[in-house]
Amino acid sequence: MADSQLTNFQKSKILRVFSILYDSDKDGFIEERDFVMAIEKVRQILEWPVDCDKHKETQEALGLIWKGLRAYADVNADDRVSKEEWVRMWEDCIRSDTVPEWQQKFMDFMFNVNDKSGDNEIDENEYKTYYQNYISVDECEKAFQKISGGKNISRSEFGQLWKDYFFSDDRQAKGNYLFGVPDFLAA
Ligand SMILES: [Ca+2]
Ligand SMILES: [Ca+2]
Ligand SMILES: [Ca+2]
Repeated sequence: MADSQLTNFQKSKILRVFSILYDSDKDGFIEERDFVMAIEKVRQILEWPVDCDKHKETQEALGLIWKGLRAYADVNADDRVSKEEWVRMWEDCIRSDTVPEWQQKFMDFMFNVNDKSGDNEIDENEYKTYYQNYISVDECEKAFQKISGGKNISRSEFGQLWKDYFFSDDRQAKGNYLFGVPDFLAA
């Protein structure tokens, strides 16, 4: 990664999400079984019965997302995405300023599972319900204040925060806190 086009700040954000959200079993690679684990985790967080419609929709959506990610990023075709492949893919996206279709789907999926009540807004409780399974409650509260100023988050605001997180090199961007308070930003 010596000739990376990304700043260290961008790279740190991208690798943070790799570890926190995607690499469920924390073995340093994103693989199909990470998505299988993620589906089960979401099912438990949102208290869905096994094989209910939402559970099936999620299996289908995350299956497509994994296929899209693998097709885009798995350059050496070993059925897993390494950190190097992950960073290279994001360099591509950032350079061309495009969000790949699978990533758009993942963003919609994340909004939908964050918005447990289904009213098209994420409130603080919903944010905490979801993210306390990935980060501490204290960190959830700090992060929600940063990204929302205490107000509910609409789908379009969420899209902007998402874009800031993955694309922006601005340390002041609110979106930097979308998935918690990164160590490299904590005061
Ligand atoms: Ca893994
Ligand atoms: Ca690979
Ligand atoms: Ca809601």
